[in-house]
Amino acid sequence: MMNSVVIAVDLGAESGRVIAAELNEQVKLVEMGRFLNKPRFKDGHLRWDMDALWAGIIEGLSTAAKQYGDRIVSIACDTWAVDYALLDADDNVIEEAVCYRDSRTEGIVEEVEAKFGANVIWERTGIRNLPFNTIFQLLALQKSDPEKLNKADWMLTIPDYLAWKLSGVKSNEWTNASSTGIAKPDGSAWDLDLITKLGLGGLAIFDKPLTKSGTDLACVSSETSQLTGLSPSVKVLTCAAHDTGSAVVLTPPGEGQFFISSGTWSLMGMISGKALMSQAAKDALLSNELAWDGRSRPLKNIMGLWVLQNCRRTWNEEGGAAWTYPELVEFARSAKDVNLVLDVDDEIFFEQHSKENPYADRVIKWFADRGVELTDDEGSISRAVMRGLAHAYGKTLKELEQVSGQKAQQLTILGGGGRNQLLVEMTQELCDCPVRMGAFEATSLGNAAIQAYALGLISREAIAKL
Ligand code: ADP
Ligand code: LRH
Repeated sequence: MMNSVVIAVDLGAESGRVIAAELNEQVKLVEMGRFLNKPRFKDGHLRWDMDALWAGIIEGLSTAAKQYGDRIVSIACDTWAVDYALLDADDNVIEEAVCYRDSRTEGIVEEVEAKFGANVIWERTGIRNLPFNTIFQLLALQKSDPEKLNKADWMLTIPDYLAWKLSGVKSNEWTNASSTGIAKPDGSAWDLDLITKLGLGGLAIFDKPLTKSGTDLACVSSETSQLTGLSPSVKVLTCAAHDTGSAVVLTPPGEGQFFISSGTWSLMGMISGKALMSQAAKDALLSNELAWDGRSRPLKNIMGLWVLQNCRRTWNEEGGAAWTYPELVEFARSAKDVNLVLDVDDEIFFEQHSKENPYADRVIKWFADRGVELTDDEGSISRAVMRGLAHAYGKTLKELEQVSGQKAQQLTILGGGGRNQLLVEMTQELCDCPVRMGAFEATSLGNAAIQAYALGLISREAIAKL
């Protein structure tokens, strides 16, 4: 593997990055570009700014091409899950991708549950009814604009869409397909019986196969090569297109190994030979997503650092401050209110920040509604959010232990949230098991590891040691 370079394109809900992975004795990550990801309201919906994201990716790839030239062998894309672009039969994008935090899915879960029972999706897929999951977005679209669905030939989730833009080849990668709520749990195909039952039968978008992680799609298109300066022989592969799926590749193997993929969301779970399908697993709100290698990835979505991101926006955009995350962590260390615990999973913290309903005010109101006065300063608010996260981790770890029958041996923290040392300390305190720090750029590293494995440049054993 000496000297080869693979490129990870990794988009999170807060920021995107293009990262070069130099494959030598060790895998070394070098950042080629980073850009903010800012969805905005357009044509009545909250939408991702796909043109801005694409521009950031092209710039990052161009930097990589200049720096590494012919050493670059491949690229793969991962992003947040559940969102998609629809293409018609002539490859036109039917509408700009809607963000999963848009309100269009309001009430859809309740409708599905009333009509088919609360377990209809869980029983077949092991996926929890999260209102933003693709299935509920598609059902919302069917209600508001069925023509868009009828004329769609492909539904490309966001990383599939980017891979298509880079290579010209369309695919539905299986880890991301598993998060839609309508794929078979082993990733072998869309679950057409379930899809038909839910009222989406006969759509062309589901007569497509699913593609494994680590598949060689094609070389970059001539247009991509021209735009970036990349050699036309650079391959576009699939990694685990679901960012969480790529990040948790770095969970150590063995019994009792749990992870938190800590970024905009906190995904807490484990890699398991079998899906966790008991009533207790359902009650614990687990989702059995698919791991890159076909195993199961039971985990729970916890609201994550999203709440802190949005409080920061309140202070910086509305209040005129310019606090960095390390500053907020320092304020939290010396906060006036030390022991308050926010329920970060309360639904009032799902929708993004707005001028009319700023996040810091939401946090203060959440406590006031419970008769508690929270000091209105950055430190106290940040600390209550972090303690809320750590409490959610402690509770979820117990549930995971109980449902899986495995005692936690170690908890690995993966992703940008690991940079928050105070949160790590609180997690250690509340999880009562050894905490190990994984890579801050775990998603890019996992993305790159899958590429290197697919190309025969790294072994499974070596991945386990990354
Ligand atoms: P995503 O890919 O989901 O957008 P990341 O893995 O990039 O998320 O993690 C971003 C989060 O990590 C930020 O919202 C912030 O809370 C936290 N973070 C990043 N850098 C720091 C830092 N230097 N100190 C403390 N927290 C940080
Ligand atoms: C994290 C993530 C998570 C999904 C959510 C939509 O980025 O992919 O795993 O549940 O975004």
